[in-house]
Amino acid sequence: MNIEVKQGDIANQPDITAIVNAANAQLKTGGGVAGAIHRAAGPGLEEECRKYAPINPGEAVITEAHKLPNEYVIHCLGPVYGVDHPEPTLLANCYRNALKLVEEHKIDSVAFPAISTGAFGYPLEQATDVAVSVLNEVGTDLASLKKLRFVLFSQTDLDVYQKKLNPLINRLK
Ligand code: AR6
Repeated sequence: MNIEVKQGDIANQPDITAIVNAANAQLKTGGGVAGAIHRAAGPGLEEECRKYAPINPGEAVITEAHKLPNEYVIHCLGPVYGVDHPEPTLLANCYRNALKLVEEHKIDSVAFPAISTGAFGYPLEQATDVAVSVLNEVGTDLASLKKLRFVLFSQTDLDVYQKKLNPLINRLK
């Protein structure tokens, strides 16, 4: 499996089969990632999401991607920092459950945003440690997945991810 980090917009990853949404419990459009994804997907996405809502922190559900240039959207509800406890477990569950769906649907490439680190207030460095620990736990057991990309909005966030992921990336080479 190839792990990479990229600066950009999660709603504009045309070479990726499934993109991950930093969703709200109602699986509706919102700000940040959820806003960008729903805007690009069109109203059909919210309509399809209705039957799965509400979801709990740590849960993930999969839908079609509608007008997005991908096949699937995996919607994860991250923990609100300081509110949903224990935050690291709930955030790790997001990554684990998303990767479980990736395997079930035999998805070959997936892109994640930094779940919970925007409106939900999770400090980026700590959230990155959680993402890296899940990859260390399940990384090499993923049969279908060939490419896993983290898409970060800012250069500063990208630098944090790059630094923390480098040991794993080098190990997988
Ligand atoms: N592409 C990639 N990353 C982005 C994008 C984008 N288009 N937009 C923001 N980010 P957030 P959360 C970064 O708030 O913290 C929504 O309103 C952003 O800088 O999207 O899980 C939902 O409706 C941050 O680092 O997700 C929920 O109510 C990270 O993505 C709530 O926010 C996540 O920021 C979810 O909050």
